[in-house]
Amino acid sequence: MNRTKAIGIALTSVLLGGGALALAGYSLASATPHQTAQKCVPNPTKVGHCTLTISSYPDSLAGGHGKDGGAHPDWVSYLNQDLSVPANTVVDMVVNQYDGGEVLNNIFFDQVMGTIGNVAKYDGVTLSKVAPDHVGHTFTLRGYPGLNGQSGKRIFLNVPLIANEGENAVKIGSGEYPKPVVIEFSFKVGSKGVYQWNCEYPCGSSRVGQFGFAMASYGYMAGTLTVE
Ligand SMILES: [Cu+2]
Repeated sequence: MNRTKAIGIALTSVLLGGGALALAGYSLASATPHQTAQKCVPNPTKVGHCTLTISSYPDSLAGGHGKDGGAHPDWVSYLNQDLSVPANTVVDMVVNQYDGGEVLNNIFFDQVMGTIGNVAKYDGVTLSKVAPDHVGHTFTLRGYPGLNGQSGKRIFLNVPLIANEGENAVKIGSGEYPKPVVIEFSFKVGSKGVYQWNCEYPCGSSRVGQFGFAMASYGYMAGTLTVE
């Protein structure tokens, strides 16, 4: 091998290696939260409570992912990927559920778990469990906190979102949706910690068991909840 060829091969290897690293870095960066955190709003009339409102959609057209739904307009989406709540508060959460749905893979997730009273209100009706063949998404929050020396408590929370079967009635962003099913529940958080949330209804399209794409992406069917 002559010297020029050897240098050529060495340079190509370095460039290829750098490219692979850059690609890996990009995949990691796009897999972690990058939106501005949505903060829980302190409730002026209820000391120690804050309110967090999120929504689940059948696509990404409602906003939050860029113009006309961004890179994946047809992906189901919560839109919000990074939620932030103050330490030692009761989080009163409201989920506006605009999407339809069908059967859970795992009926464990048809139960309301980890909320105050282990119940949630569905359009005003209090339930501890929903029909497992009538679920649109779930809001499932869990984790061992303790990142970077923080010391929150363990959290496990699961709230199934009932499938919305209404006709389209409202326009949000460039999407059209039925009136939402409104789901309300409360849970307590302790001191600082970072938790993960995701959806456990197989809504991701393609890949094995419908758990790919939107299901595996922050900002669509997964995100974090930071207690700070
Ligand atoms: Cu989902």
